[in-house]
Amino acid sequence: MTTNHIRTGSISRRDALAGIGAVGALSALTGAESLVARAPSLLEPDDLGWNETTLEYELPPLPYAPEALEPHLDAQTMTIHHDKHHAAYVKGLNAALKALRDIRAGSGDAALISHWSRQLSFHGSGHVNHTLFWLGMAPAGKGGGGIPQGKILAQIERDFGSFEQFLAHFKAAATAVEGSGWAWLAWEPVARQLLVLQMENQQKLLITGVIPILGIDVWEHAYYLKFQNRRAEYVDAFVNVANWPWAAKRFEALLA
Ligand code: MN3
Repeated sequence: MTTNHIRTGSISRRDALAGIGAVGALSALTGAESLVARAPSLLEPDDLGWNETTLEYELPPLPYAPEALEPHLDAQTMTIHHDKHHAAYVKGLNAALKALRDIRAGSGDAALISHWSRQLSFHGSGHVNHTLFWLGMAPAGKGGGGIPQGKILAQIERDFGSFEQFLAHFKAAATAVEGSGWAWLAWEPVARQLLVLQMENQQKLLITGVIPILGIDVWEHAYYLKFQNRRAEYVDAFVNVANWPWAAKRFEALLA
């Protein structure tokens, strides 16, 4: 990871990496470039701040200014969410990776392998989720909001009946997540259908192999400063900045 977080990867590289979402991204946790290539991701190493020299992740900057999503999402929440909360997942992920390396090397406490495995899943998923979350939003009217176009719209209409029916399902699922979690529009690549999934914490309730496309963080830290307990209003605000052009590109790469 460099000081600049610039998504200038060539189209061919992005295409080559296209395929798996969070599951594939987590395969990069081994640090083996060959595994990254075999389990491709729509995220590039720089998107996750992967530093193959230090074998650590570094927090990438927000892909836009913290106030870019106002008035729908406020700058203070965006700043704290990214600089404090997302940063903590990156730190926890690196700590888990180091602890597991130490256990393999014989210098760590092997009795804690379940603890560190849970930490790896929680913080690793937290890092991937937040990375997808920032990229999945854009300023309203400049990519954010509106209705998706193209193949993703056709698939949504096939799998949910209409965009309106999808949106009602997605918003209800997001609003109803029990405690802290996420809601995702996700791709099930075997039956080749879109699903709406709830996720508890950072990783629970996923289906193995299913690829998250576009999701909303419904942890209270994502909305409490501006919306307090009114999660449904926050979900509405998210819809106004949902980056459908990005989601459409992500979906089309999955079909390739
Ligand atoms: Mn969060």
